Amino acid sequence: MRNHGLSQKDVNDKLTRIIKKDTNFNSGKILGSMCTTPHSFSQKIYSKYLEKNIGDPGLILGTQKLENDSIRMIGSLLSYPDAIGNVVSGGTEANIIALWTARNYSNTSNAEVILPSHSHHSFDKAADILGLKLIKIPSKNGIMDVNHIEKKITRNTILMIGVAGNTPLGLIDPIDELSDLAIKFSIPLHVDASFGGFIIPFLRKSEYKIPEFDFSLPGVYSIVVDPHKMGMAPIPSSCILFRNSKFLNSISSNVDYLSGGQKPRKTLLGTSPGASIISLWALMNFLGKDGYSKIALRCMKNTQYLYEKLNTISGINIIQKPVLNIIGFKFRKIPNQLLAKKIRKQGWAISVFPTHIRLVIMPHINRQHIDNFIDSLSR
Ligand code: 0PR
Repeated sequence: MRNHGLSQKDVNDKLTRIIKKDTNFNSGKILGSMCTTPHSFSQKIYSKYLEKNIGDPGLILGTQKLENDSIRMIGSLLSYPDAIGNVVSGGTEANIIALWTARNYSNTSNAEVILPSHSHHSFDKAADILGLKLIKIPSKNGIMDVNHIEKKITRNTILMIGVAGNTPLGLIDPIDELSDLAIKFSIPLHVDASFGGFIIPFLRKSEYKIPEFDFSLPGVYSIVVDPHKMGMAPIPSSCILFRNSKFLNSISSNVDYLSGGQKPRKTLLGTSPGASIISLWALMNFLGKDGYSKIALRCMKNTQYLYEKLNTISGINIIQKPVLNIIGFKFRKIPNQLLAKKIRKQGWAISVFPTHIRLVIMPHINRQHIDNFIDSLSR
């Protein structure tokens, strides 16, 4: 750090020069990210409440009420307004909490968790931290092959996981069948709807035929939904919801000294932005279901448009027909890494998986961006 500070103008000038290196969503070039520009209203609200720390919840009782209200609103989107839970930093923290609570509640040594092989790597982190064994089930056509599950269930199985909107292709595991297995073997089911949670409920209400994936299925015990993905909320923002407090109570702490006079929340982090909660609450109240439906439908229409355009390119292989706003493709004769290098050289930010290139058609992507991308790809 320098001894004497610079003027605000000098700092700003320096900053602007360096930040220029970043790729922005409004360039229309980011086609591989599950995040997007936060809604302008939520940005404004967020910046008003930067000092709020929900790590000391008793100090900010109003914000705490908004957190409870937000969880209730999202619970009702997921067919269970009585759900309890918290707004946390991201899908990773939320998934860690899901496994942490399940492990503590079960009190099983050598505990095992059954999950699809396409699960997000946050579960690998969680298992590593918590000393859990992950039993990965192969995918068939991009979703969990439930036929392999029953023989993997043992008395050490403490949790099953299904994904609604998976990372590689945005596909949805057969949560209804997983729920049946969960009930049959009395094993709780956790649904990772980090990506899907803020789009599936709105598509289900329109012409899209998407099967049930939420608390309407009796085996589903917990769900993760990330407002900082399709919810257009500022980063960081994720929600972990539980059917009841059984599991959550297993991670309560004995800390009594907080200045607000309450115990810490049952989450992983300490000091955390209350602004995430406040801006999420404000955005959900502002957009309502109608606003979110419009965003969801526009993303799906753009996905269909891109899908049709991609299909006209010779040599291309689209991995699966998209169910949500994610498309995976490859070229028959070009290795994916080489293809990705070529696309990135033209300024496009895309994701590369061993099997395909992933495109995520988020709210910041419009038809012109798609046409530009198709032009690049056809060259
Ligand atoms: N669960 C699923 C199904 C996910 O896809 C992700 C993240 C998570 C959990 C973890 O969420 P957090 O990143 O909020 O902890 N999936 C994105 C991905 O891997 C994360 C991301 C987002 C990566 C934007 C890059 C990016 O630009 O694609």
